[in-house]
Amino acid sequence: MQRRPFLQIAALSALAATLSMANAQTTPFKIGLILPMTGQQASTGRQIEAAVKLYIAQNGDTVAGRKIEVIVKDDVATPDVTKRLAQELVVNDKVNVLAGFGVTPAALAAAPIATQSKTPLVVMAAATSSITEASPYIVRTSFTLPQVSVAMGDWAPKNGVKSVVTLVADYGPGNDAEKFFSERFQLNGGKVVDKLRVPLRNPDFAPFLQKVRDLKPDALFVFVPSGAGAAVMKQFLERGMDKAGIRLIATGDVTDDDQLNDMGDGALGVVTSHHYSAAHPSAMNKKFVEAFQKANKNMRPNFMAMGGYDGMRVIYEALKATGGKGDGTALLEKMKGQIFESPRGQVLIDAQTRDIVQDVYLRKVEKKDGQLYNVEFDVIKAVKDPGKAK
Ligand code: VNL
Repeated sequence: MQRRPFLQIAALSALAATLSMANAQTTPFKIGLILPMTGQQASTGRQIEAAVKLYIAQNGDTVAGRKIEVIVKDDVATPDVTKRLAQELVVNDKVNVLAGFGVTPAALAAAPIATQSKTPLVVMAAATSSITEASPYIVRTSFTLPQVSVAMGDWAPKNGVKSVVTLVADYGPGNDAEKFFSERFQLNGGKVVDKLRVPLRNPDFAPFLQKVRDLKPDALFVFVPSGAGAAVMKQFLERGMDKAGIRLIATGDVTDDDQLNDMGDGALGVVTSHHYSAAHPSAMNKKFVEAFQKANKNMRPNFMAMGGYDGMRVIYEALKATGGKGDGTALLEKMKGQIFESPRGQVLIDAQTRDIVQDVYLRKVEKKDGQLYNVEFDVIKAVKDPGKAK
């Protein structure tokens, strides 16, 4: 009778120890996914969320014994909100990774929180070169504007474009696109007649396009963020710019796969440079596009979805490599240096810069099976972000 309580206590504490170990292993692995789900950039949030869900559906929701839990928060692409949400996710929800970030100001607002809390922050969308320098905990799976703009600066002068006007959204990625396209274009003997910047919020392209018409360059080079391309295309055509002999060249953000098919035949022939097209002709991409469309009422994945999908790959593989036990710093180390085949082509997360190295394609809008696509016709292999050499 006397010894029993002791035995019971011993048994109970052994049981408690076992339970707490089991508990450690089954503690969910939390990903705080901050995206613009409403407002002007909502299509970016919708695309990335769909891609994240697809990745989990295809690869399972348990990794190295940890149940994956994704907490989606809508920041309406507003940096003050992003910052507060990142703080809450880290402090209250104790997320293991922060991810998403539809626009540059949002990624920059969250960067100090990643640094202070040693939480890896995976940028799946925002594309200003300098973002990865804002925190040593940032890893990027999208792209950079210098990376894709330089290719157009090489292509255009070889293809009959001797003079251009540039028109970019007036913030980080637009400034990067303007600078890196113009420098390369001029280096190749081209003339930049004027550089125009349009406000990010509720842009009215009409007065800018009127000015371009008057200046009559061979081509207009455009960068606007995902979601704004259709408006540019519409006004470009409505003002008869093409008929006035002005060609439209752009980064692939303008002929965004999310909108391209609704832009109409006026978009045919537009040449852009970018890292992802839904028409990329690899077996892996065909499977990706098919699965994505099947799971999302036929919505076509765009480059934002691609950044979200590969971002999940980078997180999953880092979690596996740490045996499910790594802290933020250990996870970050296993994100660095990953090399893999993505639906966009071969990619590397550069261990030094934590930025993505990838192929950049020249593409032309063409009709395939009655639908408009960015059809790739040339490739520059393994492009590092040229912005990092500054
Ligand atoms: C950014 C760059 C956003 C490219 C985009 O779409 C884009 C950014 C929302 O860095 O803010 O296509």
